[in-house]
Amino acid sequence: MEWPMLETPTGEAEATGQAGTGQAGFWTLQQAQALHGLPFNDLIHGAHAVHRRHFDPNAIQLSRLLSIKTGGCPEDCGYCSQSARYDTGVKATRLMALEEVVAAARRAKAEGATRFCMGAAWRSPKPRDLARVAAMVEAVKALGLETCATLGMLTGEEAGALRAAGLDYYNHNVDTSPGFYGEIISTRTLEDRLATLANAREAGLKLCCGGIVGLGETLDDRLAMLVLLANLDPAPESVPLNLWNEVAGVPVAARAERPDAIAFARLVAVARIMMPQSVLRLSAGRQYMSDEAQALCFFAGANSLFLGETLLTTRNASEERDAALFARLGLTAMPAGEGVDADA
Ligand code: SAM
Ligand code: DTB
Ligand code: SF4
Repeated sequence: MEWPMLETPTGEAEATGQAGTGQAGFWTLQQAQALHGLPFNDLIHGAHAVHRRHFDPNAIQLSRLLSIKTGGCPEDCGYCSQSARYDTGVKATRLMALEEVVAAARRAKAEGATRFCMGAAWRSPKPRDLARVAAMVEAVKALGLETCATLGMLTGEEAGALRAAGLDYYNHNVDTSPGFYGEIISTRTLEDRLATLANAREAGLKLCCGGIVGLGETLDDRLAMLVLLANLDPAPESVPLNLWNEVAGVPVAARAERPDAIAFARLVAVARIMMPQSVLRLSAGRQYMSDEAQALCFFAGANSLFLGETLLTTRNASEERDAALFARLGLTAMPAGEGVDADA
């Protein structure tokens, strides 16, 4: 059998090494299924070949998260510890003070992060809060860090104000497939999310947009989510692939099922082939993965992660473990600003 069986949607032989236009194309679920169904070695080899053409295969982008406003969220996302609708034990806080955020960003920089992501448990920011977050963005940017925020839905004006303050990335996930979405969230639609993503793009922000696996969705849902992401035009610069981080008391807890390491590496590989120029982040759920499982995902094309023992409210892999893993694999930190195709 020849690798690859598929051409990219633009008709370019991206995966064969002959081309790599980087243009977003139109991927179909059938194409994603065909890629996913390849023998494991063919799939991983193909994905790694694509990866090497666009990125330094040994460099990993390092981000640090901070929950600047935790819990008490009015939305009903069925996986989330921060929704006020579920009894998860997470205490709601007010928006953090500027100085505390800057101190955390300084620590993140000292620990090796190049991007600092500020997350707030909001449906969307109120004008007063937006002004305060804009000041945080400005101060974090002044430390020489890339900036990212995830604050819920944004209008075009709000996105523009954040961009003007120095925001580089906006994180807003599609979360799951169009078909499964309604089983997980009812208080905002997928169309709402796409509108926010369009507003962020329009304002000149880079997109960090991905989703979660392990919510009880099918394999086709996982692939349909990747198709949705790959068909954003252009594809998001950063794509977080979250494994659902267990939270007691939320609706998803009753049906969640994490993919095993091989199944997850296959998804990473499909994502790498369909989004050759996007930085793929092993996001939530890394603490469940062995070193070997993470190594396989890096080989399949994952090249970004969150450092630090907590994400927003849940646990992450420990910094000691990550340092040891980097040493074992000879991985280095991706320099800031290199998150886009090195060949472009
Ligand atoms: N409230 C804002 C929003 O949802 O737009 C921003 C913060 S929200 C926590 C950011 C993303 O984190 C969600 O869209 C979801 O994809 C991810 N997330 C939340 N809880 C998670 C969990 N328990 N496991 C994995 N990912 C999770
Ligand atoms: C994303 O896709 N993953 C990060 C970031 N965007 C904000 C969040 C993961 C959150 C995990 C749940 C928690 O810690 O509360
Ligand atoms: Fe609120 Fe975001 Fe959690 Fe949904 S994912 S409940 S919007 S904090």
